[in-house]
Amino acid sequence: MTLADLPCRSCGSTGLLSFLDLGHTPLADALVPVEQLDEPEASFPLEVAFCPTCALVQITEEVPPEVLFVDNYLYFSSFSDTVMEHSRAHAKNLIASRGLGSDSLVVELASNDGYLLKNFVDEGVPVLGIDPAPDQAAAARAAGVPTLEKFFGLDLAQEMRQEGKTADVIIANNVMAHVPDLNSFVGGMAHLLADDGVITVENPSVWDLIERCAFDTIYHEHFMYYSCLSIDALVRRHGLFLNHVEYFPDLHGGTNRWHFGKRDEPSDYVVERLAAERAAGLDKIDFYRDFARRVSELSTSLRNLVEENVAAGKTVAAYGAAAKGATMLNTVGLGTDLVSYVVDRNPHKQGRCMPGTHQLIQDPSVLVEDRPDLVLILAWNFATEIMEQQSEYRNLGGSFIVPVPEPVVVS
Ligand code: JHZ
Repeated sequence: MTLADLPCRSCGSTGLLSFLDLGHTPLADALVPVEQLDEPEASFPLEVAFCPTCALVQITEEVPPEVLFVDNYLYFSSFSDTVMEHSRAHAKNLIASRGLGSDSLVVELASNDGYLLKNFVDEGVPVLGIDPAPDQAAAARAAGVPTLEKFFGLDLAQEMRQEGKTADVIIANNVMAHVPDLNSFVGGMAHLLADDGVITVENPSVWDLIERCAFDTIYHEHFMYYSCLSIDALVRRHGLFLNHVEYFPDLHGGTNRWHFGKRDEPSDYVVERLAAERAAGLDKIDFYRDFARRVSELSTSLRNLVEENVAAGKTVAAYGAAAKGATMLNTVGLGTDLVSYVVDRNPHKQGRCMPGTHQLIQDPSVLVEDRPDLVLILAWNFATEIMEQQSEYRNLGGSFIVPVPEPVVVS
């Protein structure tokens, strides 16, 4: 299918406008076992387009979700203290503001290893996690979080309703970018929600993605990149309303938390944010047009910085085998000749290699032992947390490169 015929994943209109082509990249979470390094590695086109009808930004390629989230998924939410703290506060607020108790039901979609629902379980609030990733679902169950190992959509919501389940709260954090059948997902949430219930959805903001040049957060798992405008149009088609938004400028490079309900009662801040996005032009292609040029400039300056240091005899490693790290290494062209290895504290990732560029992933303690001159922080969204944690490496003279919004060296 050509771009001209491709329907928007939200409103179904054709006429999508492409504004960034990152070429072919391997799947960002398909970490390669060492013994498979010689085998051919699949790569897929990574092109980003804008829908002029509903303002949704989306990629054009559709890798099957089973390949992305069952066969190749080692992301565990619990490895960031920042995320754990953010989740604890969210659960606490919901319990208080919604008066949740032993007769409530909180459902989380993409509940991962139970990092968030655990907080409700601790307070005696019944929960159900839904996540298709087998290792993460097993970890959640082991932590006392009942988990259905399935993809969520309208069919599953209908089954659950037939079994007599309705959700007082539905939480979907960093998953609404990950579902190719978006209308089934949102339709399913609307179907499962109690009439007076609330849905909270978190996702990085496309406004920040463009402004901060966070092009590395574009990968095949992220089918969509949301603004308040595109999310408002999407949920309305399913009888849901955007009633509140909270903004976390430091979470994953700028995150919106949207609150949806079945009644149309927008807060003043929602009205303000929608107007601000319109005024900035997020619903017009012009807003996105010079992004490709800025991405190319950032890539060139990062590559030059690393190359100059390596040419001067310095060693460069990287921190964070993040999905965004795979986009960064592959699109900038940072192979093992420039970045020797990657460290990450998730033991499920250690011992494997980055997709495409093949750096071996090791435990972060290696930094103090090996003392590379520079560490490129691929998980730049956690730069503060990581630099604090690596104070020993820093005290030994090590420096960091933070690549986004523009490459800087922090000594
Ligand atoms: P992290 C994730 O993307 C996953 P990724 C997902 N695709 C999504 O949508 C976005 O977030 C929003 C490690 N780490 O979370 C853990 C340490 O080793 O930025 C992770 O492997 N030590 C659902 O994969 C990686 O870094 C630490 O101290 O791009 C971070 O990955 C910390 C803080 C993290 O995301």
